[in-house]
Amino acid sequence: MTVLAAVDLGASSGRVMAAHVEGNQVRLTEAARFPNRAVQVRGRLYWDVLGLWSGVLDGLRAVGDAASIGVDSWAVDYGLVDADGHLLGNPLCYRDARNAKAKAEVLASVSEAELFERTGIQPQPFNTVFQLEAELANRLRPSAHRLLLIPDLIAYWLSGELSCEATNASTTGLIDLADGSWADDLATYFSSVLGPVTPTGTVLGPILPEIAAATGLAGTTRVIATASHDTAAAVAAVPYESDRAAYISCGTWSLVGTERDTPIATPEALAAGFTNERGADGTIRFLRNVAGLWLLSESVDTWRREGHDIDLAGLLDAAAAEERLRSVVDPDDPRFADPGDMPERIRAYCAETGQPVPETPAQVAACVLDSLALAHRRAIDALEALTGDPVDTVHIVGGGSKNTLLCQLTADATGRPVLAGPDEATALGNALVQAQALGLIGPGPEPRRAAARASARPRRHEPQGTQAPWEQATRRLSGRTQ
Ligand code: LRH
Repeated sequence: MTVLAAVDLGASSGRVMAAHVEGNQVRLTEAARFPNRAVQVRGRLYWDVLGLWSGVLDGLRAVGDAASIGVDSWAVDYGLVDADGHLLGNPLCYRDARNAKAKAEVLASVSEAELFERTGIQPQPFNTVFQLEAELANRLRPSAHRLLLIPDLIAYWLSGELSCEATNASTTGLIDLADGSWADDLATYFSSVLGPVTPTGTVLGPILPEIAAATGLAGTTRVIATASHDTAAAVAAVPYESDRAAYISCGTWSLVGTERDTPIATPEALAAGFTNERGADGTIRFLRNVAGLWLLSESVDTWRREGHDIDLAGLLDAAAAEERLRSVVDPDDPRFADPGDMPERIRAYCAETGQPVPETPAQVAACVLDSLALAHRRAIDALEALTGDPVDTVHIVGGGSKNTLLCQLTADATGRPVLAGPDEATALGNALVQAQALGLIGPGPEPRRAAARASARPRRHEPQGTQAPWEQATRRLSGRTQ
């Protein structure tokens, strides 16, 4: 048996998992979990990257012994380091308000259609390409030597090696779809800080002596550039049972898509909100980014701030008992993107659209979950239309797969069986890619999928009821969504 450490940093928590690899089975145990949240200071929204770093070190200390370490996190965000490798300022959160303005500035010289055709990436305001436009105002910029996406930054602190792992690099909106190289003319002032793209699975090198001393790990422990985009890692761990299955990597976001050999960068794909990110094997993750359980977690945070004693399991039970599809919102409406009072914004949306206004936490939670299931349905329908490939099963992986109500509603809304789990798909995918890099599992997608199947036991949700209420609710929303 070999033990690997999977560091998985999410927008609401980070964790270090010990992955025990035996044959083609991986068993995960949690070494450490620590909260993460964006922190607002003087109108800027930062990540507490040093808090995360401390959590990573604590977790590695708890793992005790590992052949290798892989780091993944959410996409698009980065730190700039100077020529001595020191961090220039604190990384900002992709929800920072600067991005919308920066996006508009970039679009003054290049159209969304051009950007999409060139990079295959849906022009979301938080893409690195737009964040860099805002970064032009950063006085520290002239000292920048290298841009490191968050997992690359942590891997650098662990190994001393600069990298720019391919799956996450693709999310920047700065990678040319045609050949995987930097489309650095889109961010001219930054072309010198974009390092060579590191192929997924590259062994970067051993941990630094100071890290061995700080964690108790052997100095020979290697750092591997795993699939460092959390969604790529999660997709690498989908225990597919059918080649007509779609995935939903469900957490803060719901990433709904399939894996393909070729991108779809047509005007229709752009209009439907789809994107073409790189998968662990250089495949295309053709997916739609739906605002996910963020709406619920922000609601819960709001209620707790207001002094309500909210127990999540109790809330979900109460939401299950509410009338279905009483009121629905488009989770992707930009008003829901910022941190803050989510229940109030949901109420305002419902009032504006002439729907019953959800008042109690259970009603708000029911509205959010119905709306997410409906958004999943829209995304699956669009996916089928764009690819021409029918979808017969939906895998829900990630933390959201533990939400049995959302899984059942997604089965009902899409009219397809949902296979739920693994909930730690990201850590599993992270570990599977490391295991492949070390030769513990054969190369390529098939051996990894077999290992994912051997390591996970998904829960099955059969669709119930008719499609009629979901169709009706879709029509109700359609005036407001694309
Ligand atoms: C999910 C995710 C998603 C990105 C978003 C910024 O955690 O990586 O794939 O679009 O964060």
